[in-house]
Amino acid sequence: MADSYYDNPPLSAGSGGGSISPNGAYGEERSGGISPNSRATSPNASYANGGTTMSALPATPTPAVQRKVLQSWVGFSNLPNQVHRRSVRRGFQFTAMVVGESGLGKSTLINTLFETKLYAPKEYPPPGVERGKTVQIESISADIEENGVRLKLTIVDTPGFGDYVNNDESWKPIVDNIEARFDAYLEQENRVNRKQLIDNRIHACIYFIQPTGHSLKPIDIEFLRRLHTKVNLIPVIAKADTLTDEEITSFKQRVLADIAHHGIRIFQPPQYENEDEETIQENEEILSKVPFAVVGSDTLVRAADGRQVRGRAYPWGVIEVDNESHCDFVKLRQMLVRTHMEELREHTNDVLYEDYRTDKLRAMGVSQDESVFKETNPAIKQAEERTLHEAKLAKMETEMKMVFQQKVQEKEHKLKQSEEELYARHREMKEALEKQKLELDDKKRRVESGRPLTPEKGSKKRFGLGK
Ligand SMILES: Nc1nc2c(ncn2[C@@H]2O[C@H](COP(=O)(O)OP(=O)(O)O)[C@@H](O)[C@H]2O)c(=O)[nH]1
Ligand SMILES: [Mg+2]
Repeated sequence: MADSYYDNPPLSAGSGGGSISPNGAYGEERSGGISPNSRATSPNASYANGGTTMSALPATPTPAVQRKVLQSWVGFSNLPNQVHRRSVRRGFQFTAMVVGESGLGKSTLINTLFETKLYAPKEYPPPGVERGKTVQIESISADIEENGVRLKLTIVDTPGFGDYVNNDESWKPIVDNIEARFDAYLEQENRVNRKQLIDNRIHACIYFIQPTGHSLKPIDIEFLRRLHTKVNLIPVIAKADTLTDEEITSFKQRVLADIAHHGIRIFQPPQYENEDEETIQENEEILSKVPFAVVGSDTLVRAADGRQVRGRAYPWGVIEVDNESHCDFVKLRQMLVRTHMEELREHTNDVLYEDYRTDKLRAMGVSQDESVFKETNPAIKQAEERTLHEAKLAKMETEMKMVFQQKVQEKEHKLKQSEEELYARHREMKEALEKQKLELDDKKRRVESGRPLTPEKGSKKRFGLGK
């Protein structure tokens, strides 16, 4: 399909350099994409190339979008600022879910992340008091503001996960919850009035791995396997202060091997081309820490050098939450809040939600009319139009032939009729003539034989003569 399109490049090969569009698209293609600005410094570079070798050019695809160097300031470079202002005005919504067995420090980590006491210290039920039988889903929202940027942060907690004797289906209420949020969004999208969509979808799921130092447990694998197509999974090793550095390194390796072995997709900062060195480095550093070994604390302790730090004090020293050499908390926060929050939201919307939505609509029997999205290929379109036109012509021709034949038949019929009429008259006249001739012959014979012409007349005459 695409081939035939490119077989007919809008520029004729023999037209020479003069008619090449001034952006030198061919030269750019061949020289591996010179940025449009480089033309300003060496304006002939791409021309010379394109001009002399035009006729020998292979059928290189003509880029659909041609690069243009603007002669004056148009102003759309201000778009990012406009988007920025609009975003600030609207504020942001972000919903994170935390999953993991109780006591792994989920609530503490959330408080640490957003530097707010979203969660009050937990009151554990006294022994003997019956706990809920299933995983509960609890969500807390807070409007937080930083430098004029508002963020509506929602944390969805899942107490009860993995806390029961039978945890076979611990993942189920969580999947249900995530899907219910997708459904709610889908329902809003399908409304007549789609202004003000409220996005309660889960943008990230921080999964707390117990710091066993061994490998993932079956419940972890089951959960990750069930959830990886529905949510951005961010695995973290909980309470990393309970493991030594070496233990953390080897535990991370085993966890990653388990994840790879089971074909589980976890969220990874995407790598884009054309990204600046600093961003690439930042992403690589983040990536190298997955799964993040985190330590949470929402209390201040006094470090050895007297500083007040967020951390955990032990008889042998203080573990600082915000110290990158102590744990990966800073990297996790950097990814989640400072560098990849938008990426997480985008991936949720464009990939995870989109897949869910497609499956859902397909299951409902809604199918997509692919022809609507068919790429418009001039050659194919032309051919299609030609066939249509030819078919129309052929139809017109047969119709005309039919009408013609009908008319001819009618005329023939009429002619035949008048011919028959003529014949009939002819016959009649001939018969009449013949009759007259016979009468005349008879008369002639009578006259010749001296007999009266008619018996009546003759007798009359005789009577007359007799008088
Ligand atoms: N050693 C250690 N203890 C922690 C850490 N984070 C939380 N805790 C403690 O673990 C207990 C349970 O924490 P909590 O946040 O309520 O866990 P949750 O049930 O997963 O929400 C509390 O006593 C916390 O002080 C951590 O990173 N390291
Ligand atoms: Mg909790």
